[in-house]
Amino acid sequence: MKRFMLVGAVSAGKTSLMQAIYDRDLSYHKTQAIDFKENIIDTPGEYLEQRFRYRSLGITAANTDLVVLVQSCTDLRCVFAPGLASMFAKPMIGVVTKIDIARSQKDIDWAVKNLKLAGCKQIFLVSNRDKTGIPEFREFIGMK
Ligand SMILES: Nc1nc2c(ncn2[C@@H]2O[C@H](COP(=O)(O)OP(=O)(O)OP(=O)(O)O)[C@@H](O)[C@H]2O)c(=O)[nH]1
Ligand SMILES: [Mg+2]
Repeated sequence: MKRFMLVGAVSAGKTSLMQAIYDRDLSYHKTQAIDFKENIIDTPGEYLEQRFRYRSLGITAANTDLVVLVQSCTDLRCVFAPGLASMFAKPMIGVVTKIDIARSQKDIDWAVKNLKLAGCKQIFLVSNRDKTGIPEFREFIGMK
């Protein structure tokens, strides 16, 4: 299984994505600090939203195979700075979350475009709630 770090805005669905791939029921708790669980590193959204914390993300990424940018299709803010890919110096893929509650296809398309602009080559569309797209993501990361 690939070792990866989840990065995205507050409430993007990073912790929920981790719960979904482990086939657990969603249970909300705010991520307060960088959290290492087996091969997955979950990060608090503030580490992306507050630019002075970028260094911590960059250092943590050094220990991963992959950086997974997480973007909710219900949050139309641009939180990924151009050049993020060069800071991580790791392959980057994207995950669009909350497609079960997307207001329109346009919002999903916007989220995909945002992730591509940030440097993601491959993008998965998922619902952590009804598990749409989760089997494909699990297969990609090599999870049995
Ligand atoms: N409907 C729906 N809700 C989701 C989905 N993913 C996450 N949520 C909800 O969105 C809220 C925030 O999810 P989290 O996974 O805690 O978000 P996070 O990115 O870990 O946020 P921080 O830890 O604050 O950085 C929770 O109430 C989740 O239940 C999804 O795919 N669909
Ligand atoms: Mg979290």
